[in-house]
Amino acid sequence: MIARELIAPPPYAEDVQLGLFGSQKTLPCKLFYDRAGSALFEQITRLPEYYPTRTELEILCGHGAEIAKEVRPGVTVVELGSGTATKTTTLLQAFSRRQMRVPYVPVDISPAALAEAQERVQSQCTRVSVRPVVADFSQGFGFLRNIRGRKLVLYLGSSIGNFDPGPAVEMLSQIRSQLAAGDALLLGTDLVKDPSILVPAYDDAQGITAQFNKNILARLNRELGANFDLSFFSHIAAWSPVKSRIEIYLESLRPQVVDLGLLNSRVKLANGERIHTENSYKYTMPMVREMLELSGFSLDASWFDDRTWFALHLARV
Ligand code: AVJ
Repeated sequence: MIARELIAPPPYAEDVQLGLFGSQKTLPCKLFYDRAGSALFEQITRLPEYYPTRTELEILCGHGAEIAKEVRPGVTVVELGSGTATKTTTLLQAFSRRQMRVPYVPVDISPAALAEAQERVQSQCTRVSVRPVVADFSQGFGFLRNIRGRKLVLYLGSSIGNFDPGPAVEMLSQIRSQLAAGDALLLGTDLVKDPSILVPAYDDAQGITAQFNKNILARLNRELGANFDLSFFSHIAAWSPVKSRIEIYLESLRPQVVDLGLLNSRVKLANGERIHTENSYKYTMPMVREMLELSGFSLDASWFDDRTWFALHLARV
């Protein structure tokens, strides 16, 4: 047996340590997306209650041509966090009706997802040439500088909703600072709506989102040798009207002490104590406009689905 002290802890170890020893316990939501978690998220996007993915796709299908029309031909489409680019093909097809060659640069942290994106786009969109870039956004957006020509940057899926308002503006400003006059951003945002729609989207009947949330603990068991018992936690999704966000927690179902393995520490949880794992902000139009303007963009146009559950916004530099 290898002594666990000899195994280097993963790069997120410090975040876990800090998060679990604060007064409000918290774990970073980026930990959701290991191989198992990414597969669970794919399942979430197909759940009947999880409307964002299919609603955004509906907007892309219904208004893709109009969106493409708003952008002068000759643009390079750059997609931040492309994943496997399942939603993007419709938009790329709309662009390829207006320009002979559409350079498409999917950017993601996962080389495997990028390979799948490239394969999918090349087979479904003639005239689109794919040049994937592997990048970790926590290292900044310097890679945008290396992409030649006028750019349309896509940031879809309401991924922005994981960020608090300050950090969201901070990140959009970083993107803005790498862009030039004539460039644009297409931003996907989920919208405020009745909690009877919002809450089930994050607490589905099949319990897939609960599994996705608990996978964080399973991952810490796998990678740190922690000993979380998943059956001693329940998945909580709560709508905060004040913060305009869905808050996701893991609630301890009993008083317990958990060994954190490689971290060489133990964390104590009271009965009913919660570990915060994610926020998912829901926007109104004034919130979107303010976020974009504080980041140095101006909001040019927005497109909605029939129920106004989701929106795509075109913002200019
Ligand atoms: C990937 C951040 C857009 O907030 O809806 C889905 C993540 N979490 N179900 C979202 C998520 C639980 C998702 N985003």
